[in-house]
This record gives sequence, C-alpha cells and structure tokens, in this order.
Amino acid sequence: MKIQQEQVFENNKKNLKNHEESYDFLANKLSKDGHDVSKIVSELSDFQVAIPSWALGAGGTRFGRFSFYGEPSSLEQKIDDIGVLHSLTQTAGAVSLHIPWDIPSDYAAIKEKADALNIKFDAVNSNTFQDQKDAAESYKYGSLSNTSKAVREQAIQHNLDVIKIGDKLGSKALTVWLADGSCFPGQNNFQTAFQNTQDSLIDIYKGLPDDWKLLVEYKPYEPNFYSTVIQDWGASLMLANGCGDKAYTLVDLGHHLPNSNIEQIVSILQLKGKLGGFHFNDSKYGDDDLTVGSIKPYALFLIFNELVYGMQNNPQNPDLAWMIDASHNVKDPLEDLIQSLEAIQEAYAKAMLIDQNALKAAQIDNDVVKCQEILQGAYRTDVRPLLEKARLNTGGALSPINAYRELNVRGSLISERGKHTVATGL
Ligand code: LRH
Ligand code: MN
Ligand code: MN
Repeated sequence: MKIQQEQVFENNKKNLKNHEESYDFLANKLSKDGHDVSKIVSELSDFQVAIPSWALGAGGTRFGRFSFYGEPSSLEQKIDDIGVLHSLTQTAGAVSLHIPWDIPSDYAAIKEKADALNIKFDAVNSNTFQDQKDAAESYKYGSLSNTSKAVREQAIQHNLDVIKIGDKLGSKALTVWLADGSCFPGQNNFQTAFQNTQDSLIDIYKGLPDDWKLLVEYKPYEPNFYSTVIQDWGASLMLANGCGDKAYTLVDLGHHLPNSNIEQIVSILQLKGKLGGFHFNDSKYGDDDLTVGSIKPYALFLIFNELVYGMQNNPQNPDLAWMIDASHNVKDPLEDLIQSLEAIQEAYAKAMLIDQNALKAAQIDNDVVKCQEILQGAYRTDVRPLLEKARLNTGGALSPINAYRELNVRGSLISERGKHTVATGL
C-alpha cells in the first residue's frame, strides 16, 4: 500500500477553500501580533518525529491483546506503514528500530525502501529486558547491572551488535532502556547494581562511533516494582556523565511518578546540554503509552514551551531524537499515530506563539498574572490552520485522519495482508 501524491492532492481539493479562509484569518491576526507566520509554518514542516517499529501493530496488556486487522508482519511492511503516515502527515520521516524485534534481513533492500519513502533511520533501541531465543544467559535478574559478569557481558555485546546494525542503516544514536531493578526490598544492593550499570555502559560507550550518541532512558518502575536501577533523570544524568560527552539523558513522558514537573526536568537538562532524546506519549496513571495529548495537552504545551526555549537559547544542547512511544490497544495504530503526530505539532505550534520577550519582561516584573496570560493566550489559540498549511506546503493531507479513512487505507492493508496478521512489539 502506497499513497500517491495525486490521491492526497485530490483529497485536499474539497477542503481547500475552508482551509484558506481559516488560515488567512489566523495568519492575519498573528502577523498583527508580531509573529512571523511563514517561519512558524516552515518550522512545523521541518519537525520530524520517528515512529517506533514496534508501534505499528496493536499493543496489548498482560491481560490480553486484541489484534487489529491488516497489521504489518515484517519490517518491510512496517516501513510501508510509516510511508503511509508520512505521505499524509509529512511529519513522520523517520523510523526507530527495536532490536531484536526488527532486525533487517536484507539491509540494502530495507534502506532502499526507506529512502524511496523519504524515511530516515533514527535511534536504534537495544533490548535486554527479554530473554532471546538460544541466548546463553538470562536477564531475569537484570542485564547491565546483573551480579553475574557473564550476563553483563552478553548484554554489553548485544548493545554493541545493535550499534553495528544501526550503523549499516545510517542511525546515529543508541537508546538504552533497562528493566533492571528489583521486585522486593533486599533483593539488590543498590550501589552494586548502579556501579555495574555504569561500568557496562562505559564498555558500550567505548564501542560508539564518534558521530553517535548514547541515550540513557529512565523509568521509575515496571517491570520491577520495588526499585529500578535507572529510575529517574538524576540517575540517567549521572550515568551519562560517567560515560562522556556523547552520552545524554532521554526523557519518556510516561516515565515519571504522578505530578512530576517534566517541563522543569527538560529545561534544566537542556541548560546542561544533556537532553538527547524524547519519547512522546500520554498517561493517566503510569507508563500508559496513550495517544500524545489525549490526557494532558496543557502539560505537553508547557513541555514544548521549554523545548522551544531550549532550542532557541541552548546551543550547548544537541538536536534531539524525537520519537513517539505509544501503544494501541483499541484504536487502529495508524489512526492513533496520526492523532499523536497532530498533537505534537499542535503543542509545538502553540509554544512558538509564546512571546518569549514579553514573558521575560513579565517575569522580571514579577507580574505573575501577565506570565500566565501570555502562556494561556498562546495555548488557547486554535493553531490547526497552521498545521494544515505546513502539510499543504509539503504535499501532505489537510486532514490526515479524514484522508486516511476516505482513502480506505486500512481496508487496502487488510486486502493486501489478510486479516489475521500480528506485528512484533509490545
Ligand atoms: C519502556 C519503553 C522503552 C522501550 C519501549 C518499548 O517502557 O518506553 O523506550 O524501549 O518502551
Ligand atoms: Mn520509551
Ligand atoms: Mn515506556
């Protein structure tokens, strides 16, 4: 299934007039307020978010999984699905592979397919949280932190293998997320587990090509429910610092205890030049992996406010690896991803409307009310015409969800692939 540019073009026609009216109205108002609207639109077009290879099929919980028909059953088909997302949204120009779930069988063919669809290979993710078939050692009691040297060595070697795989595809970053921790008090020595993790990460770091980054992802709990070795940004930052300049912290929105101030974490990491990557999702309770912006859109906007500030004011921080890390239990995964991409763009656009100079002045004056007015003024603006314009300029759909449905993408995928297919992933 490949969406042709003409199909999108045709589909856009009926909504073009409506779009132009609402865009002109908004652009006019924003220009009067001193915004450079075409710059905002072009920043939106440039903003690309990686789709994880494990999110294209229906996810599940430990209580079960309900298949979504026509799921991709090979990496090739997953890239095709991302191609569909990208042709409609023009913001999904990258894929993030999870190894060994999605090891390419033919590198040249996969690369060729991705190139043809304008999709880049972003960070590669290692997996030492599941035992692999025929592996000599088990990760039941941890991987990089394990008390057994043989287990640690196997986990280190896996990460080095993942770097090699990513290198063949043009990836430039390795993301390490560890499930390592303990389920009961006394099970682990915290210091030994942390030190082992640091030493193992240093061994991996030594195998990192010069132009690569090591992204250390944290998470407070799950699958271990008493302690996790890399439980928060502080642990991640310490480990990254212990490795060197090419190691950074990766923030996953779902990996915080309730009510954590994620925007503050993001902000300070950028100040220190240590924010390397970002996983988008949303949550009500824990690491729920829900559609981005579906539960706490204002929090997402506040996070984007800090990200935009950081991108504009912190040259010491590198460009970030952006990725959606959501799971889909009841929705069509592609529709869910389209909604997530839209929510990300919306939060980004709104954050770009914040008048940073006025905000700074109000902060200096301690005009708390004004500060809030400035933020909420931007947040309350309906920026969707800007998103439409950004998509229109790059050949995308005015309304990706409507186009997806009207072009009967899922129906075509089902007739191509059959109903009962199962994608690899969580
Ligand atoms: C862990 C996580 C991490 C994994 C992915 C499958 O909860 O967020 O990024 O690699 O989920
Ligand atoms: Mn994640
Ligand atoms: Mn997660």
